[in-house]
Amino acid sequence: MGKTLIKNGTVVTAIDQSEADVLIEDGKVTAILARDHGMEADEVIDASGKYVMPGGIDVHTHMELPFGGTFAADTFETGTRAAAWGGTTTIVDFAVQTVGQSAMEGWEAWMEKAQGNCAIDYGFHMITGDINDQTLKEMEQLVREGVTSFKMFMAYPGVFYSDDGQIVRAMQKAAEDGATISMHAENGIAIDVYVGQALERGETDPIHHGMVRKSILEGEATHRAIKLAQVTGAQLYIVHLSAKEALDEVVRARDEGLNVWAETCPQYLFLSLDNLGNGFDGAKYVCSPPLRDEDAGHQQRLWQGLKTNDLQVVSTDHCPFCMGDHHTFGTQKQLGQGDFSKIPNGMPGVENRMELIYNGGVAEGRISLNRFVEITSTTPAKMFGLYPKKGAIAVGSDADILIFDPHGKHVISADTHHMDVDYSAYEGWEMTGKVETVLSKGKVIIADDQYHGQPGDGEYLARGTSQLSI
Ligand code: DUC
Ligand code: ZN
Ligand code: ZN
Repeated sequence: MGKTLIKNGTVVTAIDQSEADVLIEDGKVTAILARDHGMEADEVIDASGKYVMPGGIDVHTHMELPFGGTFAADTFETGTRAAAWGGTTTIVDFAVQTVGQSAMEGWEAWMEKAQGNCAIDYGFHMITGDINDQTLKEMEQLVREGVTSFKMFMAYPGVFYSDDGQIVRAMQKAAEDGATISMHAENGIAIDVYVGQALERGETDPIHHGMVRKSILEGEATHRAIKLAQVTGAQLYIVHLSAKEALDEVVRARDEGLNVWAETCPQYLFLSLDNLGNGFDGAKYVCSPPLRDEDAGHQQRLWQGLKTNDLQVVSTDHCPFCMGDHHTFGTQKQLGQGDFSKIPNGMPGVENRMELIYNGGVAEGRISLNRFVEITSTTPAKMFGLYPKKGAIAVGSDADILIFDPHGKHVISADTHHMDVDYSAYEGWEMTGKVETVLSKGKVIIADDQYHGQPGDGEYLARGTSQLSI
């Protein structure tokens, strides 16, 4: 690979903005040059009028996740390609340890699924579904392999659920190794009581998914997770935070100086309980935690949290399931006809995150441009031990770069998106701001509305431990 020069753009990072050119050699940024430098290159990309930003980092995806009686519709090949179309150049996906399985085996299985198939670089968190003596030993081994965060579930009894004792044991081990516990914080035991009672009353439509998974129960679980992290000394990252009650708990913990962080997702910033109405069409929007009641002020609190750094990251929880039959996995959302609790939980989004947050955040005046880069790329990289290789435009960083047209328009639609799923949660939404060109390690993979990469361009990232600990 020769020299590539990105010329005439505005370089935007999490902290500053400059009129500069970016020189790339061997997949890395080698210089940031003031204009009129006279430097020649083999390939020149004109970024006049565009922002030149670090590529997006989505630290919460589920490609091919076995869940709810089927599999998430995107493979590593289709899902990472769709991510690239949307300006994301790194994902951190979730490998799964099921009950009775070793965690190492689970990780190796996910490594195999991803190997040779990804369009962009990828790392893994580990879902530890079975905490026992062997798993605790394997956690240490996994940290050495670059899997430095472990997701646990206070929801989904009988599937991924861990009780408080298992959580304490895993947190003690994580604290010892400098690893992070990522928590799905919903009180699944209490929720299942409400699920059963709703079904007994004949309340079977998707809207009831949103009614029974009460925001107070997300707040309660978040509080408990924080206290368990405090007593064990573990670093805690709350995933897909959706409720103001949960955010209040995170704010309190951070004010006390605890190592607690949280992410939210576009669906909680832009969609609401209303989307779950309209009969079975609401199944498109069934995910957990559920979309929240807009009138209760959750969305506004989440935006405020992003602004004040009480929320640090926006990820997607990309976990798509088709409304009709999937070509390989068959029946998906329809599994929940007549029983909302059987609708596979999850929504597509990996392709839409950058444009949605730019449009709804920056273009609509809720957050600054620098904050946009921070929450979509730089902080995710620091949180999960990838910085400054990823999440930066700096000398020595990987040349994972998004060239973004702030005035470009893009209408989101399932007819034109690249995710392997038959609907869009944002069908017909017009975005101001458009992904124009995407480079992964110096290679142009998206340009001129075409994909120029291939499966296997993306490589495994052995991550370090969190760089945000205080
Ligand atoms: N929530 C979802 O909506 N899907 C996958 C798993 C999860 O926690
Ligand atoms: Zn979850
Ligand atoms: Zn998830």
